[in-house]
Amino acid sequence: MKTVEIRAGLEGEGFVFLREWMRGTSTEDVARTLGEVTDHRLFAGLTDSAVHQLRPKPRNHLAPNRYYGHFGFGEYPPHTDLAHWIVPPRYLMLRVRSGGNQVATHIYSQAGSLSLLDPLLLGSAIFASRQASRTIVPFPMKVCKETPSSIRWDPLFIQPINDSAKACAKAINSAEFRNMRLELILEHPADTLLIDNWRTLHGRGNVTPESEGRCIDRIYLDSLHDHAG
Ligand SMILES: O=C(O)CCC(=O)C(=O)O
Ligand SMILES: [Fe+2]
Repeated sequence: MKTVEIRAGLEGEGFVFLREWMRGTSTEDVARTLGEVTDHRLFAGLTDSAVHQLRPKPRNHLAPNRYYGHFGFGEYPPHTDLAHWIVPPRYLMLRVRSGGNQVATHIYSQAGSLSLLDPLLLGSAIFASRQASRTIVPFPMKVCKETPSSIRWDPLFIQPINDSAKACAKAINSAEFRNMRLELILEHPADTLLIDNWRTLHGRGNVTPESEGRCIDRIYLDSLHDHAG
């Protein structure tokens, strides 16, 4: 698939799923053919590489601020990656190293679950980081004024500050919202899922004991190249 077609998919549905795509090319090289990779130094010592390997891990109270620490092998709820950043990375790419047919990746798209959110509430919803700090730094739920229907959400790292934000949180936590999600299976090596981190939310289903060897590469992109590659 060409970069222009990928861009069209991301601008439309907010995600593109490419099965066994560019096999034999590293995740970082695949990402660099598509766009500008987010500078890994922004992860402040958490990682020294642009590619993170996601492996299921048991719940761990010593890592309450990490998704695996909090949710373990259980379901990861809908979220924006790095929702507490002033500007979260625009895109993320998930690419299979070792897959399986048991674990679903969830997409909450504009046409699906997110259509349940009232645009007026979304436009006035204010959140703040949950990190213990004396100064509250509020930010809008809309990531970017110029990007229609951009949204950030995360149940662990940010907290609703006003009534609009609380109403949005309630809608996102509803069964109806969950029931409208899409379930994709990252099954085979090089299966690649590109996600617009500003216009969709994503999550992950339960990890079964047979799937504990699952390993997914993740890399963030700030923008897509303009040229039609
Ligand atoms: O493993 C997946 O399919 C997605 C994981 C995820 O969303 C995360 O670790 O932030
Ligand atoms: Fe995520």
